Amino acid sequence: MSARDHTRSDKLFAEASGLMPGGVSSPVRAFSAVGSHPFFVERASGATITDVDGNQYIDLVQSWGALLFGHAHPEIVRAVADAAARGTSFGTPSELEVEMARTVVGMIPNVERVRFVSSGTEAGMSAARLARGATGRTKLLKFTGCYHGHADALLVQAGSGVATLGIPGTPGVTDGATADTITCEYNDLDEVRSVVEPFSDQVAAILVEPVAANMGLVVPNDGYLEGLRAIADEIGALLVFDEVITGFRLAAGGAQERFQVRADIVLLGKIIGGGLPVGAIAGSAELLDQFAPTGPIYQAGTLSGNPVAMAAGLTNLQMIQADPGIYDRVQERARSLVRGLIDAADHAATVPLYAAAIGGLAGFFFSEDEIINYSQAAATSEETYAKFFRGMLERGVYLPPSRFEALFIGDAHTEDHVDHIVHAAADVFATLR
Ligand code: KE4
Repeated sequence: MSARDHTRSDKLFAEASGLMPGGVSSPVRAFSAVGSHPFFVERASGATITDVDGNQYIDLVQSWGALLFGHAHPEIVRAVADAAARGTSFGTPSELEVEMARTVVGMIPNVERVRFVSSGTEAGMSAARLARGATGRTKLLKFTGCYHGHADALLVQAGSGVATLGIPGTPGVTDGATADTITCEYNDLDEVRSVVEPFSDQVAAILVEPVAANMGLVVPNDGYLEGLRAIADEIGALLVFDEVITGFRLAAGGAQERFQVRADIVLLGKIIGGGLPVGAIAGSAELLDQFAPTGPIYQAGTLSGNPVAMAAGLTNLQMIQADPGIYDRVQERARSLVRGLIDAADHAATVPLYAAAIGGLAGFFFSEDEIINYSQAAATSEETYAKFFRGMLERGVYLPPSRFEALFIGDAHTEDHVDHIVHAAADVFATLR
């Protein structure tokens, strides 16, 4: 196979590295964990991205899960253009915002209010403040390998880029900022009970990714989320579902609908913005009305509820509402991909492979066994993943550039795409002797 030409990407990366830290706007994009340099994308459509050297890839990252209907969907592009022509930002309330809020409150179970922000990080940061302010308590419990954005208090044993780059504890995050953050292994209710026992009356919130997707894809054990709900109720803490990834991806109502477990606060991002910057915190009126201006807990943002972003997000959510069958389709596609990868790995018999799929999420580890927490995920080979990543990229398949991420399957991915990916994987598995 002839190596792909990356001349323009390499030139751009060299210039970018002299202008932006690591040449990127977000660390995980630097490909540092997969022993390569990033390509620079020129355009994208549906399941495919095209780099500045004309190389095309089937995109299994889909802007880190923001695109359920694929790149440059015509309805979203049109909505964005129409909104932008009426003004790109007002800094005032708009009717679009009200329509978007009505839609989110209508789709997400157990919520009456929503506050829009511009990223998942802002959602996580604001939710931590709300939980502490509303309960008068200080402790936050999160799970090793889960990632809730890069707010100081939540950057403790985080997943995604923090785990990818092996950053133990981020310099600049003071001991004071994390003194009240407690961590436990995911999928271990006994550890939660024993860890919170000494200060059960001080825990403001238990924050969890209902399906963990920042340590690779790790699905909750049966009863795990119900157990967290029960513990939160027992100790008087709020249960926060970080659904920045799972929201609108597992079901129209997200993980609460999928698992029938109620959260007190739901964080949203990615799909909610249809590829534009939108995050959100949703919950009861009693809780959310404690945000300024109705309550004392300050939270703000210049571009929160931005009309162009609202137009993209609203169109995306309306497309979901008009097409309830999408979740069966994307889950079947994800499962088909996982079955194909497992069969290809079994046939090659060179590396062990564990893989899973739920909703529009898929994931795999080079492991004989099921992976149920971060310690197990971190024990898998970074080098094997890097070799697999590079081999797949050369065969036109763009996987997440880290084993601590998930594959994002959307409506633009077809069975033909799955066939191509599985055939490429079979080729690469054979090289991993
Ligand atoms: P953002 O601030 O990146 O919009 O969202 C933070 C966040 C919060 N919660 C969850 C569950 C998330 O997955 C994320 C961000 N996801 C990563 C990828 N796993 C973003 C990619 C990046 O950092 O560039």
